[in-house]
Amino acid sequence: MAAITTKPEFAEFRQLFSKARSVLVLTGAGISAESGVPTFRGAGGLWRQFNATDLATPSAFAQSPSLVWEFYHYRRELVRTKEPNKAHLALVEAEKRFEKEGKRFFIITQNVDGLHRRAGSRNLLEIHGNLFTTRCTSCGFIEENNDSPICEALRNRGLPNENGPEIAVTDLPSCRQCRSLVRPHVVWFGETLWPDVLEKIDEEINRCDLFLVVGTSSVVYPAAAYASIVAKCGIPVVEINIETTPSTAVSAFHFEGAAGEILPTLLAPITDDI
Ligand code: BJW
Ligand code: ZN
Repeated sequence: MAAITTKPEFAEFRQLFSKARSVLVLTGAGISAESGVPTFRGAGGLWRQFNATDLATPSAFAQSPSLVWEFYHYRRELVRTKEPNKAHLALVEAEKRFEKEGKRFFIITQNVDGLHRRAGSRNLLEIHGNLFTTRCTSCGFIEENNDSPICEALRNRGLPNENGPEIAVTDLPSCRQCRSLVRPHVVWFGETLWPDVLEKIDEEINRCDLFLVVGTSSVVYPAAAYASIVAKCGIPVVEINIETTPSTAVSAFHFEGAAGEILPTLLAPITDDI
C-alpha cells in the first residue's frame, strides 16, 4: 500500500478527513466484488443468458415470476456463502471512531447483499432494499425472510447454467398474511425509491461535509446524481474505484484501485500520519 500513501492526493485527503464532521459514503456493487459477489455491469453481471439489469425490472417479474425468483434465489444463496471484506470492515471501524469523537459517519448503499449490515455498520441506508426482505404483491406486507431455500419449489433451482420448467405461481414464495405472491423487497428499474428513503438521503446529503463514492459505476439514478449534487454545494467528493466513472469529473480526488486495498489505508486513524 506504499503506492497510495506516497501520492500527494493521499496527504490532501487525510487533511480533509481529519477536519470532516460529517462523512457520507455512497457504495455500489464494487465494494462487494472482493467478497465474491458479482457486480452488475462487470463480467459477472450475466445470469444464464440474461443481463442482471434486465431481470431487475417489474416487467420481467410480470412476464415470469418463476424466472425472476430463480434469479433472486440464486443470489440469496450465493451471498449467504460470502463474507464482508476489508472495505466493509474499514467503514465499520471509521464509523465507530467517528461516533466516539462525536462526529457523523453515514453509509448509503445501493447494494442489496446485506454485507454492510453483516460487517456491523449501523448508520446505514440500503436504498435499493435487501435480498432477504420480501413484499407482498397484493397486500404490501413486508418482512425479513432468511429461509434457505425461500420455498421448497426453489430448492436446487436458479443455477446459472441449468434451465428448469416454470414454477407455478402458487408454488413460489407467498405472503404469510394473505397467501398472494411475494416479491423481493428491492427497487427495480422504473420504480421510485421509497419516500422515507428519499427523505433520509436528502437529509444526509445536506448535512455532509465530505462525500466518498465507492465501487459504483454511477450510471443508475438517482444515486448517479449524488456526487454532482454534493460537488455543486462545494463539498469535496472522493471516488474510490478501479475505473473512472461519470462521478470522476466532479471528484476532488479519484483513488484508482480495489476498495478493499484502498479504504483501510485511506480511513485509518488520523493520528497515524497527521
Ligand atoms: C470496484 C471494484 C473494487 C469493481 N473496488 N471498485 C435520469 C436519467 C436517465 C434515466 C433515469 C433517470 N432517473 C431515473 C432513471 C431510470 C433508471 C436509471 O437510472 N436508468 C439508467 C440505467 C439510465 N432509474 C430508475 O429506474 C430508478 N428509479 C427512479 O429513479 O424512479 C424515478 C424515475 C423512474 C423512471 C424515469 C425517471 C424517474 C430505480 C433504480 C433501481 C436500480 N435497481 C438495481 C437493482 C436492485 C435490485 C437487485 O440488486 O436486484 O440496483 S439495478 C443495479 O444498478 C442495482 C445497483 O444498485 C445499481 C447500481 O449499480 P452499481 O452498484 O453501480 O454496480 P455496477 O456493476 O454498475 O458498477 C460496479 C462498479 O464497481 C464499477 O464502476 C466497477 O469499476 C467498480 N468496481 N470492483 C472498487 N474491487
Ligand atoms: Zn399479502
